[in-house]
Amino acid sequence: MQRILLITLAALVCLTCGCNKDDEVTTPVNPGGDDPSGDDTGAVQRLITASSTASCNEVFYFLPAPGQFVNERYNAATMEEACAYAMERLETGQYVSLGAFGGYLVAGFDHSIVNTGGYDFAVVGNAFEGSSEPGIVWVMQDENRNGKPDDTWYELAGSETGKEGTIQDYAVTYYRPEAAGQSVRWTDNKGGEGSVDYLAAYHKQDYYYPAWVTGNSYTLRGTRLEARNYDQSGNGTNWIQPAYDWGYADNFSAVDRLKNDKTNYFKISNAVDADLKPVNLPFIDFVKVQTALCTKSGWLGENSTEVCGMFDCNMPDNE
Ligand SMILES: [Ca+2]
Ligand SMILES: [Ca+2]
Ligand SMILES: [Ca+2]
Repeated sequence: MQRILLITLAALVCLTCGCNKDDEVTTPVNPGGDDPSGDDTGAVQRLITASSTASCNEVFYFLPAPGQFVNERYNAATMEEACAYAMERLETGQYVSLGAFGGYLVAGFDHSIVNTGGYDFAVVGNAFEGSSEPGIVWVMQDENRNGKPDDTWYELAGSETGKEGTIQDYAVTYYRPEAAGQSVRWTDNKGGEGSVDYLAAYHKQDYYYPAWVTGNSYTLRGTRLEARNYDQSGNGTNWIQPAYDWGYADNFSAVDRLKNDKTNYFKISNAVDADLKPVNLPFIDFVKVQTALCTKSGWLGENSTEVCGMFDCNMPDNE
């Protein structure tokens, strides 16, 4: 009798789980093997092997917004060349500047990064006190198992998520300058407009508009944080770019710079969907970092996130 009751209870619990499943975004974990469910959907965790490296090993997309470091000391005529440049820079710990709002870089790893519930991976930037240029971090699973980041992006929530002043689905369109040495004009999807200024004294390359963008305009979308930058001097000489609490790359955070250096640490367990509802991702395969501010600081120019590296922080050589 007791046994029958238990079985009935178990069946009930299962049914309840089944009902709730529709409201959740879950992905089956099938380490290294075929999907036992027999269907072809869902990512498969790629395990760490003896030859795995902690650092990202491929840049799939590098599409900066216009900026003073874009096309500077590198020539990329195609996305492929731009990615090769970015990968070489990350391998040697040098900055890749994502330009103004919305500029991004997408990288992958030779294994899936596991969601431990704690800090799972890290992004190296170049922030220091008074110079934070937050980048939103997004994660993706290779749901269709083709090795490419063509699946669903999930934003990692940070301290500003859901706050007034944070805009989801902000979009900025940048327009190709008509001649060398000109600022880059932009408009946004909120009726705003402005420019990424040409800084003739400091960055003298002909164009700040990426050479490998073929169109005469392009639009970048993402989450925008409210700008905090201000001129402390009152005469334009001392621009301060304050830190945000936590959850962003290239940010002088007191919370997630665990080793008090230029590296911010991230938790896959902070992933949210477009409605800001938590998403359970047991592991991820791709990371995107994207400039979160749409602002400029006088002679310092546009606020642009820099990425100098990314790594799985739970592998031995990075402990
Ligand atoms: Ca894919
Ligand atoms: Ca920058
Ligand atoms: Ca920076």
